[in-house]
Amino acid sequence: MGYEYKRILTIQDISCVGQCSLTVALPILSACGIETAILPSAVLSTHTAGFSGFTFRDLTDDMPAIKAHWQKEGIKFDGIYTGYLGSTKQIGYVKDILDTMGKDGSVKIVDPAFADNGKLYPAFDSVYVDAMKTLCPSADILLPNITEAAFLAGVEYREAYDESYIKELLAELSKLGCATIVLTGVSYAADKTGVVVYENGQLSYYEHRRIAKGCHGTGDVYASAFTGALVRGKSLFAAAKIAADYTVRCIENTQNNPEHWYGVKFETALPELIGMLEQ
Ligand code: PXL
Repeated sequence: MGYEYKRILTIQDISCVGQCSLTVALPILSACGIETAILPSAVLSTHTAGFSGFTFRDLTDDMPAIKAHWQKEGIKFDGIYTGYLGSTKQIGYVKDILDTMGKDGSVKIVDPAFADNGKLYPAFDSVYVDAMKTLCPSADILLPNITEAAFLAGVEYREAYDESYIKELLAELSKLGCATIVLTGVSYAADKTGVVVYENGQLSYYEHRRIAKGCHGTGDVYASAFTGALVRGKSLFAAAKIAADYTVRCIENTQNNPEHWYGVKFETALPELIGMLEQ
């Protein structure tokens, strides 16, 4: 093993069916060679984007006892990565975990995971968005899409934009207290999209081809691969690029299957992700 073995904690929901959240994060992080502990934020029968009548069990009230047990056992993490959370109250517990459960030098990655395509996911409202703002100062890296960035920054969401809009969005967002932002889904041309890495006021952009069909769950695939690559020791920009290239491969695997509308076939591309990490 030519790299340091690390342990991370990921906090997000279990959507039993639907290829998102923990059912995506756990296999991707494991494939990256990282020990992955989980804290489920809620258990749902499916995800909430396209299925109706899903069940939802909020696990907010289990969190303090889980944390207390880990503290008693002396358990700490090299990284903490949060995604879709169960409630506004839970965000307070998650902030406390980010602030106290990392080892010295650990990395905290927050994917706000509450909106896409200009709209909040069904379970969320502006109170939730305000609570999510309080997580930003506890994150080393914030990983929003443009919709989430606009909601958090209080900037109008736009379908079409230029670089000056993206600069303004990032400048406003960084005022919430997170210096490093990886903004996904930044597209300046119809057949291209990409990711902007914003670090200490400097922007770098990785542009790649855009596949017309947008699939559900790509945000979780991206965030998990990014976290895995970063914790494996890749630089911020290299991790952002590897995650983008892997996500594109996953969408390519899925795009010709209309019955697979609910998620991305990320599993068969895992060997390629592992290959990218070894380069
Ligand atoms: O992929 C984000 C996500 C995660 N978890 C649940 C969701 C969604 C998006 O809709 O509904 C439960």
